Amino acid sequence: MSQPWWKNAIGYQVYPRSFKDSNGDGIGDIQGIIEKLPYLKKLGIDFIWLNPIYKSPNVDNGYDISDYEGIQPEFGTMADFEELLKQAHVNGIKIILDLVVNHTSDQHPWFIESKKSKDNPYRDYYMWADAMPDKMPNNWTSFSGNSTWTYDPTTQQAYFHVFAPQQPDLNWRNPKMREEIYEMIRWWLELGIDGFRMDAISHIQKEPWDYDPKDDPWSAFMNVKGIDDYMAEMRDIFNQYNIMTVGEASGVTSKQAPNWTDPNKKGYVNMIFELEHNVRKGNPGEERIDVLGMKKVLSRWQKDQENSGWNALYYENHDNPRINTILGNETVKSATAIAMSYFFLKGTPFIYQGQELGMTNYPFTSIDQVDDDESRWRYNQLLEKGEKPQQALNEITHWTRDHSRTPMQWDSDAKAGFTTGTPWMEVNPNTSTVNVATEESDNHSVLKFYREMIAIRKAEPTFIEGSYDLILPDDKNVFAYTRTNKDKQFVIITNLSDTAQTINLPDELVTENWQLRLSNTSITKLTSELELAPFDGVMFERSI
Ligand code: TEU
Ligand code: CA
Repeated sequence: MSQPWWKNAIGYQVYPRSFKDSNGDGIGDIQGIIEKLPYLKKLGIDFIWLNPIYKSPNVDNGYDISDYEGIQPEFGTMADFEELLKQAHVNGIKIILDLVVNHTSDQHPWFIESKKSKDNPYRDYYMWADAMPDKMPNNWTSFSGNSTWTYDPTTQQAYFHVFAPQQPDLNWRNPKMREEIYEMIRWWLELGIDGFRMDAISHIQKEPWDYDPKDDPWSAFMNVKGIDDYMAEMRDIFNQYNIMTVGEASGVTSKQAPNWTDPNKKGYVNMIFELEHNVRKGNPGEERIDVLGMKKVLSRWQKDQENSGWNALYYENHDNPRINTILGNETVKSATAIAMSYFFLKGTPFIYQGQELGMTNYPFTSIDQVDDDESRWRYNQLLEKGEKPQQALNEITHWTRDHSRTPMQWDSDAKAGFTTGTPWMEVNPNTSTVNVATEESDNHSVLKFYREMIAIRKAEPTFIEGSYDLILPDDKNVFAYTRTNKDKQFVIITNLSDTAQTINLPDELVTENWQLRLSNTSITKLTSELELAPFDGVMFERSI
């Protein structure tokens, strides 16, 4: 049976604001992306996931949409977008857009109407309940830690939001509202886009207002009963097109996932982003990824969707710090070992812009360099608690999502070749060495390694079809696994630590016929006892 196109595809996430500025205003834009399509084509990726490009007051960098069918003027025009779509397709690259339908901006015309009066036709597009300035309809807390409710004096009711107050949640119980959203979805699909990444989609249904979240503050809006009806309605639209969909679906467990992603079951979407594998250890301000914890989560998702459903694979995105800092030691060696550790799992791999260069966290020295609202809010909270500014800064910047939002590093210039103007966010000073131009001329660069990984993945059906098995399951530093097809087997071994490790391979893997396929180190032979230097990564293959 032939596989759907997205099973053998590599995704690349573009954060438009920080990718490439074409007109010198310091803000990345659509023309900038068009300019860099040849770079992406050469990298070998198959589709781009674009973070929101819609009209937005920008309280949450585009995740607060005021016009679903309009382009943010800073990014360009609809004509620019259509040109991007066309040029991308000419280059064999598909485009998937962010679909943000859990909430809109409070500046969306629907919400402006909704706020006006209790009997406004748009009132029930959102969720309102009786309240008093100091008494909210219930005690639920939002993802930012504040109440999920904001009081509005005009009608003496409060409206509901799981994110910022400027991001009121849509009322999915209202069929009229849903129909308008579906119309918008069809509009984009008719325009010829290739799919959607569905933002915060597991939150669209809420428990009744008298539900008590007890110890789990977010359980009131995480994959709540009734969501299936809405997902099924969207699926029926998606199924009319040859597109791919990936749901950001925290709260959907690995056991429930096949139901969401297997077309023979409910099959709402093609794959989901789980948010569980970012297992952290360490004190606030010093957290690292816990390799053992991460391995266990990833392996569970691999196994639970092995024969039913499909995984989306990622380490970085626009909400997380750079993996080469929080798991690696900011070297070429660590960036490449880390890359190998997830790239050959079963699923569709996503690369976040700059990850393919080994980009690192930004060395924040002042709160003025921090853009993210949530981080600034937490900073002030820490100061109120009596922490010293430097300590508070460390705590909030160590894991802030701002690290991933500094400009893409195209060359060694102080502005990284990102802009000729003043970049909206500071450029990481290590652009002097970590950048596309430099890595292009270095055969041992992270960039070259990613290109090689992509080529290998695409040449080997085993990475689509083969089973996954974790080896050395209890090793705290080494992430190693096999991928096995009917006639071929691969073993991937990565030391995700900055100390040397000695491992003993399981007997069934100790054979003579292994061939080295990919490596960032000097190891050439697979022996039963293997010495791994810090951040060594190797992949061997054999016929079986
Ligand atoms: O993030 C949403 C997100 O991470 C939550 O849905 C998550 O489920 C929750 O924090 C529990 O872990 C998306 C975007 O990626 C992010 O950039 C936006 O700020 C957010 O939605 C709001 O649209
Ligand atoms: Ca610009």
